[in-house]
Amino acid sequence: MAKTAPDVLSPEPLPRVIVLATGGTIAGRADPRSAVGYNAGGVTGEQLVASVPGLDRLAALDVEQIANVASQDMSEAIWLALAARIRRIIDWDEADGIVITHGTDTLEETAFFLHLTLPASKPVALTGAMRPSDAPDADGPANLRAAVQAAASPQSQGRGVLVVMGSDIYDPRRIVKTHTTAVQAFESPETGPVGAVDPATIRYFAPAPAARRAPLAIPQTVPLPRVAIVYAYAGMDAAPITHAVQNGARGIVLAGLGNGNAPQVVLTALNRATRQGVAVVRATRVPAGEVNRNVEVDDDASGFVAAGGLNPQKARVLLQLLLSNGVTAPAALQRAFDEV
Ligand code: DAS
Repeated sequence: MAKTAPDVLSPEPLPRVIVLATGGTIAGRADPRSAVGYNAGGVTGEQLVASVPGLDRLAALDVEQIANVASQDMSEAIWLALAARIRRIIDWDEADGIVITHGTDTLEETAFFLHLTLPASKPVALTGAMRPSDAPDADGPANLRAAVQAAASPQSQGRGVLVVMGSDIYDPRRIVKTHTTAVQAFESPETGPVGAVDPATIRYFAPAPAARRAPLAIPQTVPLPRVAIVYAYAGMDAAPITHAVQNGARGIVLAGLGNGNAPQVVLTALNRATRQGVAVVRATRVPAGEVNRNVEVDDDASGFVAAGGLNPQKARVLLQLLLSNGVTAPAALQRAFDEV
């Protein structure tokens, strides 16, 4: 049977992808302050998309500028704007996938916030870069292309929020920035990436996770409940706990030693804080492994929550959202941490 000419009159429509730009090094521009100086957030999302040859052959693209900040200046207000805009894109079926360009410093927190507040129906691929847009070794264009490829792929449907860096696809619950300057700056300790972006295909290493519980409601106003992170160290006293409570913290996340441990004087202060109505979550400063309940600390007696596999910065995001959704009892908080 002779091959018929491709149906040029009605070619398959391209997948629709909306790119939401927020700034970061991917949008960075060199600064003369030093040979390596640069300012994040100097290039628009439109300029980023235009700088990647062939992107318009992967998807029908629209670009929206949500912010243009270095992500060390990422804010709760921008989180709410992103979540609300993506929720509308999903509810109104405005696109098949979404890409967010973002700084790398807080990328894992934004990705996790969106993972918690959005349904998983459409892929939301976050990406960034470790070199500014005008660097000779700029990694942004390749990362942006990979993110569009992932967001446009039918295989990504139902996988919700993803992080795409290099040719790796990560789960937002597990990804963490592990290097200050290397181009390969992200890892998921113990679990590794969940998929890969090849030049012409997307591969996932396991089926999409089972449908999660309903997303947490997107808070309508900022600031979100104040949750402090207290970093533990040898010989510390209870002052950081006392100061957090005095500053109005409604939650405290301990970036603890080992399995979420801390000196007894600190545990006593945390106990006192729970009795004052402050939610306490034990996480760890250790980069891999889980924090378990009732090992060296009597969580049941203290009303503490064990963070499981969440690092301190992600445990803080989850606790903020739970508190803003009215979840305050230790048992209910623990269930939510166990289900994430
Ligand atoms: N300062 C970093 C940020 O904006 C730069 C980067 O994106 O790596 O997160």
